[in-house]
Amino acid sequence: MLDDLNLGVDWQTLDAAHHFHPFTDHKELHEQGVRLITSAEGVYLHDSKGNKIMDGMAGLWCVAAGYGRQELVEAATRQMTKLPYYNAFFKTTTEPTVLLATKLAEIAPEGFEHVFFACSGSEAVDSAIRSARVYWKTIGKPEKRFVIGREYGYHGSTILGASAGGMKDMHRQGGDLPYFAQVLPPYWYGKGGQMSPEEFGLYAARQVEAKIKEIGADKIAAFIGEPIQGAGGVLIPPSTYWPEINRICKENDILLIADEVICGYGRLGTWFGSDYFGIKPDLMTTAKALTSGYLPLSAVFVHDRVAEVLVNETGEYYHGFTYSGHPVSCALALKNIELIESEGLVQAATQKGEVLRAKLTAALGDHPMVGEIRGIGLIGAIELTADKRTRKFFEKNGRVGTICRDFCIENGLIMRAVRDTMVFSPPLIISDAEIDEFVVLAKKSIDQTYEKVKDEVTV
Ligand code: PXG
Repeated sequence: MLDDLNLGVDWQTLDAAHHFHPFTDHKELHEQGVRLITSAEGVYLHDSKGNKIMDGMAGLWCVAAGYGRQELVEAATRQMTKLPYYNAFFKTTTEPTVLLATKLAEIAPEGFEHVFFACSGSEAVDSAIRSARVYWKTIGKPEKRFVIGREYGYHGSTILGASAGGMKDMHRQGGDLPYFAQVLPPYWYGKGGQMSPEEFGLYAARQVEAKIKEIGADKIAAFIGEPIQGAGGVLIPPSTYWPEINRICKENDILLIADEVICGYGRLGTWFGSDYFGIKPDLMTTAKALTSGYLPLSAVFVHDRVAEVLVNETGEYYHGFTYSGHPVSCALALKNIELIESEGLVQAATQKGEVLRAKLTAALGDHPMVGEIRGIGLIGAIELTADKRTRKFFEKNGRVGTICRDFCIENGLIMRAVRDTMVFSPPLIISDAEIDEFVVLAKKSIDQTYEKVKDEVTV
């Protein structure tokens, strides 16, 4: 056992010396010391200092079925013993890969009979965008290459994913590729001004139309959008947004890619975010909750209208990864989908989400620093504001969110801060008692934050 072999290891020093972390200011990390997570069960994490922490984020939005599920461990172990690896190149396949593709086609929205596998959300996004371009090239429109996304959109951290996304710091730091553009996100709370949410939803969608006119529809391959922008701050579009995007993509002959990496597999109380919003995608990218995060796996759903071209006309499609359709990941994913189904976790997300929001609203709705509590299913956000009447943000965006996040961790709750927006997406197995605990800890942390910054809040 790792525990037995490594007692007495100085984890902080070794980590600082050798481990380069994702999305981390290393100088700051080394000053503070890294937190070592050692085990987990249900919705709780344990760290090396003996703290028990409620994981209000389900890892990074992924641990839908909760930690410590022996069924998943056993499914992976069985497959590991029988066939730990083989690839899907050279006219071969493996049993779990076929079964998972079949199962995914069954739960997908109508018209998605084909699934391509990769390892991460970033690879899925890369695959979807390549597929869109190959589709247009195959049908004689190679100049359709541009991809339109949104500001605050997150589509991964490869150079393509970062280029498709609208995280300006990523573009500034690592550069971005040509043929990508971003438009206004449907973030009513932050960008809606005096418009009603419904008016703003249409307005934001029509920014996509304006960008299409500017670039020229004959040069655009696809629009890419998350049904709800997760990493951007759980930005929930007004009801008017997605129907208008459907219309715009259809009228301009542009493929619609729904990036379901966070929304997929039940989080919104539907199998996919596209089901919830009535989005009509041509491609859907998924990952995260597909395996509840236990192993890396992503799946790109290809609609029949695109698949027919790629299957019948493209010839060899020069694309794929060593681990595409990895049998162990697929065996685990199959069991994970079975658990989500048999335990009714998709329906639970709707019901628990309603309870969670009602309790948060009762506890924090009147709080002078809480501008909005929003959510669908078990994904949500709490806007911290300097003036709730005017939806004014604090000076130096992100400072108050960070204070609140640190109080949360001190109090035993993981809740992330995106700018000054507190975001949450607990495991779908969260119980009623755990929801009560979540609300108590969130309120305590927000109250402590308020004590620190209340001079800046207009009441
Ligand atoms: N698309 C979306 C919508 C995502 O949320 C990716 C693609 C990329 O997936 P991979 O597996 O390549 O990371 C994501 C990932 C955060 C956070 O802090 C969000 C993600 C990843 C890491 C951190 O909110 N989303």
